[in-house]
Amino acid sequence: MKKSKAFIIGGSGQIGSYIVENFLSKGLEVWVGIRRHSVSETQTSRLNHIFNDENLKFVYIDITDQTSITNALNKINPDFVVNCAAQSHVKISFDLPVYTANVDGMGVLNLLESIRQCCPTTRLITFSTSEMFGNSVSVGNFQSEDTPMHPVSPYGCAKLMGYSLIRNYRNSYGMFASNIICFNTESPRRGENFVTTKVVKGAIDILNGKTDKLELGNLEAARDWQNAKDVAEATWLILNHDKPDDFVIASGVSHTIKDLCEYVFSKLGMSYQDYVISTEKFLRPEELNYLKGDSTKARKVLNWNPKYNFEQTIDEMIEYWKTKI
Ligand code: F7E
Repeated sequence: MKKSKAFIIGGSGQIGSYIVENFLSKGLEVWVGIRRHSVSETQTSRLNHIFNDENLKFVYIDITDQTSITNALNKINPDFVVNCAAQSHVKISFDLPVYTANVDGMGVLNLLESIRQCCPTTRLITFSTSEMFGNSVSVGNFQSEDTPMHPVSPYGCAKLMGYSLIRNYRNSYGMFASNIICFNTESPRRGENFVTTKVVKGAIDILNGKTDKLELGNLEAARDWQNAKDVAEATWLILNHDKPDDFVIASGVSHTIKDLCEYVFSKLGMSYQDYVISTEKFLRPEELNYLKGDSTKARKVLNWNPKYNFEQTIDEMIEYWKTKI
């Protein structure tokens, strides 16, 4: 029987790499779109351990270059496309707002137009984000699919453009185009400039005597942190649902950055108050203060059940970073 083919744009990133593994384990042929740039060494570092899998293939692509998308789609003719390509760092989006809008907003439009022309029956999911809500909350203090979206960063604004286009193309052209409204997603493969890895790695450095302080920004902000492996499974379920739709994917539990520090430092036998300081350098021009996702729809409609909680995910990161540094 012919294997189904998935094309993962951004498959070399944190979430993308777990989706690649998940889809390979389900027997798919998986194509990873990677950007061509001058430093090639680190481009596939999150996939090196599965490099020899005969069902894993690579294609050069840049979501800001429509020709490269069209060429890749014509070459692969995928059954599924996952778009997790992004400039995904919120603070960086304040420094690179136009670049962020081109990748995270215009990139989705490039992809939709290419799919519409090359393979209109292909199923597409794009990574939208809780950052689109900004500081809006529904009664009960959570964000769901119905919570109004008022983003507070160039990243959130660009993502809202992509999210809206997915809905617009679905309604206008009958395309199978879905949004995963993804809350903060963590794992040992999370980049070092996101707060979870920064705290875990920073605390281990302090334990090892490499430094004696950890500089962070806003310690009061609260986030709903979930595990990348749970997000990868949700991606599969959304793509295989009987109709395209939008789903919040979140743990439903919220912790502040202080809670995170408290947990990580005490796991390592330290008190975070002795080492963590808040400095202006890491504050954002406008902050999103509180996130707590309500994923009831995904749990009911897709039967999605996350397997990891906050503590298990952070423990996994601590164990990983202990062996690295
Ligand atoms: O910040 C605060 C910071 O950069 C979390 C991305 O995956 O999730 C992520 O966006 C919180 C914020 O993630 C530092 O102000 C304090 O309140 O880990 P983060 P994020 O901005 O929430 C969403 C869902 C996405 O879609 C994004 O792509 O932590 N914070 N001190 C700090 N954050 C960082 N990075 N560094 C600090 O020193």
